[in-house]
Amino acid sequence: MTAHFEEALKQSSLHPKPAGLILEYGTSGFRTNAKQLDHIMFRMGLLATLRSKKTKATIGVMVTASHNPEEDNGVKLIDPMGEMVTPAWEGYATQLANAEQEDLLAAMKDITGKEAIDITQEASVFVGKDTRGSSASLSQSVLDGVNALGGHSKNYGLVTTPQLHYMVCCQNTQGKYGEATMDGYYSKLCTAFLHLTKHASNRTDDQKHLCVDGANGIGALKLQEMESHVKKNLQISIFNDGSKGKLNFQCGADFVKVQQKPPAGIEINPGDRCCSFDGDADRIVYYYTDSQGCFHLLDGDKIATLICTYLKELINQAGLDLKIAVVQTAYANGSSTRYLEDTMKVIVKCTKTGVKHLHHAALEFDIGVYFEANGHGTVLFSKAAEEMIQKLAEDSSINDERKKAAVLLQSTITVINQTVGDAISDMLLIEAILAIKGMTLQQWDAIYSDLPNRQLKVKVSDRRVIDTADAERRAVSPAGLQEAIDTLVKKYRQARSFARPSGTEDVVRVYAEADTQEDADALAHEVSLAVYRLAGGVGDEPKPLH
Ligand code: NG1
Ligand code: ZN
Repeated sequence: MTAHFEEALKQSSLHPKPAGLILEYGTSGFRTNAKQLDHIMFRMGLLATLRSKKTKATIGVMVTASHNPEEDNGVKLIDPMGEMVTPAWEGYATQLANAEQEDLLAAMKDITGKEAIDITQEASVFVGKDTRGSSASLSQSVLDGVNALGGHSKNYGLVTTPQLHYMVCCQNTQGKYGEATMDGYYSKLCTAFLHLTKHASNRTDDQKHLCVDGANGIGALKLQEMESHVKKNLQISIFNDGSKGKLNFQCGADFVKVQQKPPAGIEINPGDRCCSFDGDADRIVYYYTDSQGCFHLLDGDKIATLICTYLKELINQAGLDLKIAVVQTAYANGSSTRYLEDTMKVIVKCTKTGVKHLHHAALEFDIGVYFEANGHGTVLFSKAAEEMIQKLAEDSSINDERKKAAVLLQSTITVINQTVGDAISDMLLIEAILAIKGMTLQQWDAIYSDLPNRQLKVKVSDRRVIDTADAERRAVSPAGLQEAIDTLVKKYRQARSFARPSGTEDVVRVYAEADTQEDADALAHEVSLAVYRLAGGVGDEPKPLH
């Protein structure tokens, strides 16, 4: 076995680990300042190769730090069906990343032994990267790692995160999910989009135009590539295309969602339809300004509601008996949960933050719509549901209404990237739904009214002192924190608040909602103070927002 590892060890010294540096595979892989990541990349190349040998399938490695600032970078592993890597291997990733050079052989042997990996097995790894300055050399380090262990690699170069997930899934399903090429991706999604919008006869020209904030990232480049495929039915104006602005700086989906305001670099006229991608194009949020110049955000919760409404109508029209559910996190606006449960009568599940949790929960249903409030999400159809829809669409004995619904459902499945949240695919789906329903952003927005809310960050010396339960909605430790939050929440109407340690930043996140913005802001501030005092805050005490 050692012979196979010799080359890896030799090459590893060309990607030295800063002694003592400890990093953890977090909510979405490793993520930190790009300068600290070279050894991590090489070792993730090694680990992906081992994972490929274990699963006898192609594994993906994506180099990106999503919505983080330009100077950061990160890496995550993609499992054979295009899903996030399985939790046990997140542990191996941390183990391998933190081994000092002299312990690396032992770490590789340990993983190989525990997983009973046949080291002579062939391996295949797909690699992709975002547009950060550091991504080129870091993705080369991943490729070096794969080569060092004798794996085959395919370098996709610049791709969005969801595009790489898609490629991995296509490859491992022998093309059943689609063709593992960029052309294959565009052609699958765009053909479905054109088919869906063909049925939208009452759409005005105005509704065919969309402004997209590309966050100065990879999404902007990929939209440019795709534009000509959908031009007939959707004209896209791309802003923040990376030609001058800085990645994610005052723009992108995370900025718009957290700041609740339009991004820089885009001029919005009242009524314009706009959306923002994040830095690796796996998140999307929509927005518009009204005639008073007031900004309106349509976030992941609104997107989930729109998609769920549309799918439920189609399922009814098709006469299918399929169970549909929406999966959310604690950050979902309380109004959305109430609307989905009380008015739409759909099942709503709440999971911990992080798409792998939502994805997993959504798999339990015939149709699982999952979205984080920040705009990361997709729809999963069970194999049985897909087969039922397919059969119905091919059934010549049913009436026209059922047939049309079944055919629309089929194209809807095709336009969706079921491997992971995908801003491009979500955008095409949302555009198609709005077109089919002849709906404006204002009408979509009016489905329910968001409760005013606020998200804040608190710096503490060790955020792990906060332990949570009940899908992160309650703090189990430190002692007294939950009681303090409960007391504060009681002061306000329709209020809710929670605090949890971030999985991607060294902060505690505080969320609050209430029936007015002033109250949501006040509650968020008061809970931040409680966190600061009870969980070891550092620096200045949080200041009130007003
Ligand atoms: P953390 O930092 O754990 O809150 C953030 C997002 C997640 C998810 C991950 C991965 C919020 C409140 N949190 O996680 O939803 O998207 O980043 O990118 O938006
Ligand atoms: Zn992202």
